[in-house]
Amino acid sequence: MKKRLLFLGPPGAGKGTQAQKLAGEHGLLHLSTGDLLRAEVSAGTALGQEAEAVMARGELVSDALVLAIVRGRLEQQQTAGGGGWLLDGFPRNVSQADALAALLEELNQQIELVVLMELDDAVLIQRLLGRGRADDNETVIRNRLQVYRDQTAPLISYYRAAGLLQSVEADGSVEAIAARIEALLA
Ligand code: B4P
Repeated sequence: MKKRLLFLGPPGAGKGTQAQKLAGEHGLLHLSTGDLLRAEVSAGTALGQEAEAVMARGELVSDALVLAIVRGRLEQQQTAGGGGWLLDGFPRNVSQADALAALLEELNQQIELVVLMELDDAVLIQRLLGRGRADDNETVIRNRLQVYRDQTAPLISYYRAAGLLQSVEADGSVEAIAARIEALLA
């Protein structure tokens, strides 16, 4: 089974929902940069204070900050004996993807699969409005979708060119989508 995975897709596609489920079932480290940043904001750390306003606008937090978080977690896992991981919401632009490639080379690890979760904008917006997180109002959601198109969507061709990308239709029940993703892991 593939056990070094990236989840890619627009905000609200359900990356976090599926990542949590899959990581729990297969004993993978679930690394959500969004969750880790929100934890820093709640704890009121210097890092959280830097991230808070950026996230509230729906923009991307600085690469250096996010990379430091990911590096720390992956190094920690390797020191503890290694294992599989699922990166959820990272990388989000080409420079983060290049930095991840360099980090994984250092750790002598490889991405085995990139899952692209695809969903129409109208459904994404409805889901996010229903979730109601601090950054889930319509103006900020539209900005996040634009940031996704401008900065994150180029990763689709980046990982397709590397032969790592598989797409799933992210509409339907949580269980139905999970089954589509499971089928790609064999
Ligand atoms: P994230 O925390 O990554 O959140 P997201 O992309 O908005 O949501 P996701 O796709 O995970 O959807 P979810 O499962 O929650 O990013 C938030 C912010 O953090 C970014 O805007 C940015 O500022 C910052 N950030 C994060 N990573 C960064 C990075 N690498 N670099 C820079 N900045 C970074 O699902 C959404 C909703 O849909 C939920 O309510 C869920 O219950 C519902 N849902 C899920 N599956 C469903 C289904 N099948 N049917 C119906 N509803 C469903």
